[in-house]
Amino acid sequence: MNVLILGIDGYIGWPLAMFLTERGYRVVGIDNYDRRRIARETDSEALVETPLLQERTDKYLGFTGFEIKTYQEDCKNVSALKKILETEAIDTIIHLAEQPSAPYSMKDIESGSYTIANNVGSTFSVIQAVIQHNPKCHIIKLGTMGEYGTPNIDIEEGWIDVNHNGRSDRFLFPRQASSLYHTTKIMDTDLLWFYCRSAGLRVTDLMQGPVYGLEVYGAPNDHAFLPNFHYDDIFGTVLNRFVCQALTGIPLTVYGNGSQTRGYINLNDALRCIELSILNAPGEGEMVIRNQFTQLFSVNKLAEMVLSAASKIGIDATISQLPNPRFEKEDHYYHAKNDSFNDLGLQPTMLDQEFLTSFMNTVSTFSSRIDPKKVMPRIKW
Ligand code: USQ
Repeated sequence: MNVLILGIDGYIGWPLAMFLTERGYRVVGIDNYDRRRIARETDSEALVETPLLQERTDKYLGFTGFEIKTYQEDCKNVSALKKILETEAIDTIIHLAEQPSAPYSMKDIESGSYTIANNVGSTFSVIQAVIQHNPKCHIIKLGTMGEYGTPNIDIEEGWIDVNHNGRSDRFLFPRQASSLYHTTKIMDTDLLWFYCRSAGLRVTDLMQGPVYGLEVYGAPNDHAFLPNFHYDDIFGTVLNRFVCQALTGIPLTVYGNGSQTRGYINLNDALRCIELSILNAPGEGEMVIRNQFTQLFSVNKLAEMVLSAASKIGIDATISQLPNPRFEKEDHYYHAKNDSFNDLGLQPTMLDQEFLTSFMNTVSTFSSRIDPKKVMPRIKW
């Protein structure tokens, strides 16, 4: 199977490329390095500097014998994208080429406008290129659990049956995000669903929770192959940040009262979920939505677990409750379903003390690179 990863330079994109090539897929990737540019411009560089794609893929070929072909291109360029789809005879597109940071999307008008144009524009471009190339090509699109927000009802996997005045129908589950970034993902979902109905596209939309982890299981042991792991306030997800904070003696930055609950997932499980999505493609005109997380935690619970893992490796970490820089509910009901991937055979990696201790040990190799200036929240909304 010929798979095209859009956003192959990202935290998920590069590990996914290694994971899929090792499992026998032919992988091609596209990236325009926007995430690296934004990281430089906002002083939010990743923990470990990684080579540019050509150097990385050359090195990977040397280590493993697997070739990963990459293009430096902007996915919003429909004709360039269509040409790549044709040249590489692509059957499955994994669309990760979006600006992934909620704080960055809320920084100012320029960053908000960029986020809308980039995220919705790249999804529109993928749709148009697929319609022209081959409407049967499966689009796997990375959405977010944040599309649903924190409703006071159970969160289904994408759809809800509504009974109204004696009649019933099935609709997209109500969505109400708490940042512009998350809102662009809602817009993507609406666009994709429109083109499933009108052009018969085959789409899987993955509602992913915050991802954590640095180690990619099975990857060659060389820094060049590490994911771009962030601990800054802009690109860093909460658990990755807490681990780095504990290792450098910075009190863990719990936002608000810390009751906010989300569905979390290990990086390696996220890769497996994407492969399960490839293997279980929807039919023509169908949009399958899967909730991609494995465990629910409040921010307070994560902080407590990091404190306890830190103490096991001799670190006396502390917590600091900061005024919440975000517009989000802190005390809320949260019950989200995630049966879909379990039913397909996902065997989740549990976030427990054993995992956390080993995670902290792995990250501690790079402790000297953690810059405390990148940790405190710089963007408020
Ligand atoms: N949080 C803290 N302290 C911190 C950082 C975050 O308490 O230092 C809290 C936030 O207020 C939030 C929760 O932790 O309640 C999760 O925050 P996050 O920064 O880990 O995740 P978020 O900004 O929502 O975005 C991340 C990814 C995004 C993905 C999303 C999934 O950056 O690309 O879509 O996780 S979800 O959160 O389910 O929408």
